[in-house]
Amino acid sequence: MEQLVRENKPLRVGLEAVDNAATIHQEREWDGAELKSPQQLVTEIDFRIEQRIKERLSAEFPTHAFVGEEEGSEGASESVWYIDPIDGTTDFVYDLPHSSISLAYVVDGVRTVGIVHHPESDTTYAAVAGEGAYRNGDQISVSDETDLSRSLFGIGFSQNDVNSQTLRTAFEFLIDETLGVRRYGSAALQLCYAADGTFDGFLHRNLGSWDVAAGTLIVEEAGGVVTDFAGNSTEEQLFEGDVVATNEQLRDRMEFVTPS
Ligand code: 2AM
Ligand code: CA
Repeated sequence: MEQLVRENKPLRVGLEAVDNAATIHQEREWDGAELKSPQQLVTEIDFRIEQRIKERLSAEFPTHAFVGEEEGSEGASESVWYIDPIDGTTDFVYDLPHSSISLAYVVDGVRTVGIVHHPESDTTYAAVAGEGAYRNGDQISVSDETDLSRSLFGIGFSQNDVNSQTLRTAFEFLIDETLGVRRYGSAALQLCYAADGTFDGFLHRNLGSWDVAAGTLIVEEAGGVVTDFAGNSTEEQLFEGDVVATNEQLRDRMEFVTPS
């Protein structure tokens, strides 16, 4: 990966920006969490990380645009950075060691670079379109498990999604057919667990574009497949935030994925 970092400026600067902003996450100096919408927390750390990343990126790429979870869209360009300053804010607030910083570089609507950093374990996942996926610099690949009954899946849902029949059908299928199902707080990090074979797959509905832009590229570059719950895998569709990520063999076993 060293050569890739040398030759790819968005990757290099993106990694530096995330690394620098991660110190804010690690210091954990914040004064209470607020509800930004029902059942959704935000802290000043979310804002400070987003701002720090934007400062670093705009110094190197003054014309680029941003889509950040907390501060919204800024600028107009075909080159856009998607930022989730803390993915898994609830876990962060409750001292559960499962949140991440997610950053993706998207050119003309196509995911080009994806970076997900897990501060609690100092682990960085990164991918460049066409160049593979890496964890702390070492190339990673999705699980080669083909037996559904031996597979472990991650799942996620936001509180406002629990009545979704699509989600319930998928959850029931995984409960019945797999070895087990786990749920952690950061969708981006759980996508990385699907990318490096820790999980055999992961699914979530209704995420934000900033939650999925980096992690889905990391899964695909690790040899996995990502679709929505109707089996679509176009760039536009993935930005809608419905994701089923797994390897090709298990993907064929996901009976709940049906054309709408
Ligand atoms: P967040 O921590 O950045 O808000 C948890 O299953 C995942 O869902 C996290 O990635 C979390 O991102 C996201 N999430 C939580 N509430 C959400 C909401 N109301 N809409 C979309 N995504 C949400
Ligand atoms: Ca967030």
